Amino acid sequence: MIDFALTETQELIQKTAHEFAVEHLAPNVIDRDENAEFPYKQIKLMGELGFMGMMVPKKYNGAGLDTLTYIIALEEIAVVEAATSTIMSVNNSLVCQLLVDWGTDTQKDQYLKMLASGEKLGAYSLSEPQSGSDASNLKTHARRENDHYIINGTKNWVTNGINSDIVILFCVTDKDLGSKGISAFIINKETAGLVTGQKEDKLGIRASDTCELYFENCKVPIKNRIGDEGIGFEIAMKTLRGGRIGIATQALGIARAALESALTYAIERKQFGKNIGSFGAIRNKLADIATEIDAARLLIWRAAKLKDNGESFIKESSMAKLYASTVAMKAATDCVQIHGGYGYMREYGVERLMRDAKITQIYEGTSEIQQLVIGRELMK
Ligand code: COS
Repeated sequence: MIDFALTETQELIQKTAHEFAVEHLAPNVIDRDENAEFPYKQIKLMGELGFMGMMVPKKYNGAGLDTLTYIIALEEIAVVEAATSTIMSVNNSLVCQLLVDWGTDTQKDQYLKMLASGEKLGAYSLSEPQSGSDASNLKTHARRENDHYIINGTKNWVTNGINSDIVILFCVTDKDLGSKGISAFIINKETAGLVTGQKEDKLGIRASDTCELYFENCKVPIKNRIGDEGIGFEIAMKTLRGGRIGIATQALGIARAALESALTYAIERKQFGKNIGSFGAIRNKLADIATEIDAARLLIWRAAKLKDNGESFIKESSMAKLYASTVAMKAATDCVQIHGGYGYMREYGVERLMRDAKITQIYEGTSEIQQLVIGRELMK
């Protein structure tokens, strides 16, 4: 099913993403993490390189590439700075892909073009204080009045919530219909009545911003609704399937960073007169991490390939995310362990991997939700 050889285009994109990450992300990654500083300049450059709308057709200012090529680039970004890969993943997998799949031509002309070119940044807003894993239990409500909706409610954990220009919002249009009473909207961040909350102080991926959004009688034209009333939950779920391939790739990048760092240290560090990598206790850990990284990549590439072929990939994207995020957490924890006392110190930058890895087991569906999705698919 998968040709393991990369095409010339994929090799070039991989190299470009790697060089960009080394030159523009690596130098200040520890400072950005410490100060929770958004990578403005870098995201702008990524837009110019075509990295913010990789799967968007060229006529809408995207790179017109497939999912596999996109995740090859995303992995290179994630190895160096997971927080930046979050921003890239949300814009590509959740926002742009959603508009490609569900937007009207007018919506694509008006919003997708700017998002794909990197001129504007997007956010995806589903979760609410009482609605995380139970994603259809929304309270934020859109009431129709003539040619517009009036939206009220609170959304939380919105990645890119502060720095985005456009938000894809999911809210209730008919509370009696449950998951069939949810609709999706394109919201301009400057709309009156939309108030952006404080930046959350997070454990990891600190350079990406996360916040609450408050909708207070926010007036949104009907033409900003995506698809028909009531299909919002289907749009949210179908889009998250693709998003999970992106988060799995982010986890893969973190695991690779952990292996690269642990390997370098295991070769350099001497104890009892030998480099520590020559001891079985350390070498076996490295062998396990390397094996698990390759296995995670195979699961991710399978999901991406199925998506590109237009086949079902619900189970496979959940498997990829479940496994890759577990691998990332384990690899990062082992990397700190291999570095010993130095690993616990901020200046070595490996404790960041542990903090960054954790979120990959939580957002875009917790590991427990991935198990639920996989289990349900198996039972079908
Ligand atoms: N793809 C397409 N449509 C889906 C879907 C999927 N993966 N999962 C559900 N749906 C649709 C179906 O159309 C279903 O309608 P039918 O009754 O006609 O089958 C409808 O949604 C309701 O589905 P379901 O009854 O399965 O909903 P649940 O409330 O049981 O929730 C889970 C399903 C738990 C899988 C879902 O809520 C989920 O993914 N939660 C995690 C949310 C998440 O990832 N949040 C992160 C936000 S971004 S940080």
